[in-house]
Amino acid sequence: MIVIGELINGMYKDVGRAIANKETDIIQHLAADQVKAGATVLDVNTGPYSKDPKDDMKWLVESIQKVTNVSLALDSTKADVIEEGLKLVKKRAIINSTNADEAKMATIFSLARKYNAQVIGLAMDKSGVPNSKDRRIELAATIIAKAMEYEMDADDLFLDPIVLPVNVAQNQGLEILESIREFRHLCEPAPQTTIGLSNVSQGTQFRSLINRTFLVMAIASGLTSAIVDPLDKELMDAMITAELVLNKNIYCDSFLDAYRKK
Ligand code: THG
Repeated sequence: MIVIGELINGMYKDVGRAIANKETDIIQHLAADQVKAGATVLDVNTGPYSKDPKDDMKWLVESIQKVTNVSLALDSTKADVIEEGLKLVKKRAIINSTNADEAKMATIFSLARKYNAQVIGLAMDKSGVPNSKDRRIELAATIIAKAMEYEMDADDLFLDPIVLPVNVAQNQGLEILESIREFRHLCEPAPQTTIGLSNVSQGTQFRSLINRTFLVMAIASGLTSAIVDPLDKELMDAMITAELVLNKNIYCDSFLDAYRKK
């Protein structure tokens, strides 16, 4: 599993404040802690309240890269904010994200080609997030076709079915899990898949329990990466154990420690 740490996101009130006040040490601790906990990529999102998202993205990328050398997932709906990050990254980045709209895909896949980045493709378009797995698959296929036009390798594309909160969209869980399974069969080599896991538990009680239960089910459906809170130790233990049971790691009595040492 590619573990994308979600915590550097201005959506979190304290992180939003740290961004507004340019508190470098808070961001750098969040970066270092997530990597120590097993994140191999860090999501970077200036958040909804940023007054100057381009400048904030630049500052975030520079601050993070002073303390870690992992890849960054540049998370913004604005292509110029993403490009600000792409100009600075030392490792190959993931663009988070495009959707299936023609104009958006053209902009994002051009950027991906220019900067040799990987891309997350959201299975949604102008009319929003679909309700059915069939429509999600159609939109995913549209994104794959466009990625091919831009000569991207399929395995540099991460398809995201878009996870919705279980308290308001309870019938979507199964549609999402089935989408993950089917996305993998859309082309050869198979595209990667990802989800914003914490979306599933927004506004609920027992967030951690809901997150880890859904993550295990998604891994069993073939998920290859996820945007998660890596500081949730029980979540990470469940992920490692799911991969063990699926024969992706070799069993030993200390398999949790063995995974973490790797
Ligand atoms: N797909 C892709 N990228 C994404 C998402 C996705 N990026 C953003 C998001 N979804 C994934 N990251 C988060 C980060 C935080 C939360 C959920 C998803 C979260 N935040 C608390 C909340 O809203 O309750 C904030 C609480 C606070 O203020 O402290 O749950 O789906 N490609």
